[in-house]
Parts: sequence; C-alpha cells; structure tokens
Amino acid sequence: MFDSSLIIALQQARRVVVFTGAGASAESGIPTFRDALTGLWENFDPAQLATPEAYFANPDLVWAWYEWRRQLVTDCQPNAGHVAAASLQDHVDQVAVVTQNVDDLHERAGSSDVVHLHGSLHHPYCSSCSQPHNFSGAVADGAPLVAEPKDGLPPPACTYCDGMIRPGVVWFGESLPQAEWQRAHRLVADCDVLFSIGTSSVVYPAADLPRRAHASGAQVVQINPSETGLEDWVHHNLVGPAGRLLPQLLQAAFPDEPSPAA
Ligand code: BJW
Ligand code: ZN
Repeated sequence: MFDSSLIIALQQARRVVVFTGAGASAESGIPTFRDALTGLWENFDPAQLATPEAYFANPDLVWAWYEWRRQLVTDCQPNAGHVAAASLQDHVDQVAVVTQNVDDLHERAGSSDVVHLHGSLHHPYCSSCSQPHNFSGAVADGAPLVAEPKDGLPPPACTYCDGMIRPGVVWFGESLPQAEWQRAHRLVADCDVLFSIGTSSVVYPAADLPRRAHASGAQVVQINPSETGLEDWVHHNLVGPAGRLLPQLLQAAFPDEPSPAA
C-alpha cells in the first residue's frame, strides 16, 4: 500500500517534522478554514474575521467568534492522526510538530514538542500592553458561554491597563512569533522526513516550510484528501484523511505499533 522507499525513509529517519494545518483537526470535528464556508462557519468567512482590522472594527463579534471556537476545541478530542503523530516519538529520535493550528490537540494526544506558528486560542493577551490574560474559568461547565458567535461578546478588560484583550492568534498582516518561526526553520533544515498534513499550503510564510525541507534534502510526505499545489515538491503524496493514513503508515513502518482501528 505504501511505497517501500517511504517505509525505509521513515525507518531510517532520526529527525522528523510533522507540519500540520487545519485538516489535521478536521476529524476531531473542528472545521477547516478554506473548506469552511458551509456548515459551522456558514455565517462567517474566517478570512474576513482573522484580521486586526476586523477585531478593532467589531471587537464583540470577533471576540465571541474566538470564544466560541475555544469552547468547540475544549469539547473536541484528538483524533487518530494526532495520536499517530505522538506515537512517532516511540520510534524516531527527534519528532517535532510544527503546527499552524491554534488548538491544543497535538499536546493532548501526547506530542511533547509542539511549535505553534499561528498562536493559540488558549493564550489571549492585551491588545495595548501585551500582558497575557488569565481566562479564570471563562469556559463555563455545562452551558456554553457563547451560544451563537453572532450574539457578540465584549472582550474582557486588561487587569494591568484596562486595554481590550485579544485572541492569542496570528492574524493576516501580523508577524509570526519570532522564536517559533526561527525554531521551525532550524527543525526543517535539519530533518530527514517532513510530513505536511492537512494544510492547503496557501498561507505564507508557513507554506514555505515543506519546500525548504525539500531544498535541504529531506523526504517530504504530504497527507491530504485534496490537491494543494504542493504535489510537485513532495516525494510521497498520500491522498486521504490523516486519521486513517498516518496510523496505517506507522503500522507499516513499525510493525510493533498498535494496529489502527479498522
Ligand atoms: C485534510 C482533512 C483530513 C481536510 N486529513 N487533510 C500574497 C502572497 C504571499 C503572501 C501574502 C500575500 N498577501 C498577503 C500575504 C501574507 C499572508 C498570506 O499568506 N496570505 C495568503 C492567504 C495569500 N500572510 C500573513 O499575513 C502572515 N504574516 C506575514 O506574512 O507577516 C509578514 C507581513 C507583515 C505585514 C504585512 C505583510 C506581511 C500571517 C498569517 C497568519 C494566518 N492566520 C490564520 C488565522 C489564525 C487565527 C485563527 O485561527 O483564526 O491561520 S489564517 C488561517 O490559515 C489560519 C491557518 O493556520 C492558516 C492556514 O490554513 P490551513 O491550516 O492550511 O487550513 P485550510 O483550511 O486552508 O486547509 C485545510 C486542508 O486540510 C485542505 O487542504 C483540506 O483538503 C485538508 N483536509 N480534511 C488531512 N481529514
Ligand atoms: Zn494591558
């Protein structure tokens, strides 16, 4: 089912980077961005809300949308793809997850080295003085805090300067966090295998990482049910959902790995 050269590359790899996007969390029930204008996101265009301009123009709407999403993530569980990414640590010397996702599902699946390029839903901070904000139980037990994101919810005030608290994510036009971006560069330059999983590869600079890995001599493996444009740069293109293919690949490369559920 898998090319033997992929199995051998994985068995011999000492350093692996698992680069993920929204598709990695799709099977946990978290909608992606660009497949997302139907279903849960039908009233919102994420590309319109994920900007500083949108937040300052309508802070109640944007804050409510992010709080609603934080609740959604809190209620979701890691899927078999997250678990398989964490299991790689049992077989490879160094495994780093470099994710564009703002959820914490890789950590909850057991990955111990997770680099968040686009921030986190769980680490908001002050839009004026940048102090981190402590949620202090803002996700209520039982009744959801934001029933419908369109209801609006004013952002809390900063306890230091009274400024507006903003989501701890990276919006369009904002720089990626320096330390994380530099770490991602180093990891990609040094890895033997890079997986690009569940990302449309359209948002830069993150989308450049698989090409950089390719240029540094790594084997690049894409897992995605759809075409992304990265196909010309990958050595192995695995077409299908990550929650099925990544566990199957691990089983094929490391037969002591528990079998994926049928
Ligand atoms: C599955 C699956 C399953 C489904 N299994 N797979 C022109 C050219 C180049 C760059 C630019 C440009 N104009 C502007 C820019 C810069 C801009 C950019 O790249 N824009 C492009 C859209 C053109 N980038 C930025 O602004 C970045 N900053 C920057 O460049 O700083 C320098 C600068 C400063 C000042 C001025 C200009 C430049 C910042 C980017 C921040 C991105 N932020 C977001 C929102 C985060 C907060 C939030 O969550 O709301 O990050 S946008 C959104 O896209 C989010 C994601 O992390 C990111 C990537 O999306 P992702 O993960 O790839 O998801 P999808 O939905 O696109 O794809 C899902 C995939 O999964 C699909 O392929 C499915 O097929 C697949 N899939 N089920 C496996 N089961
Ligand atoms: Zn402040």
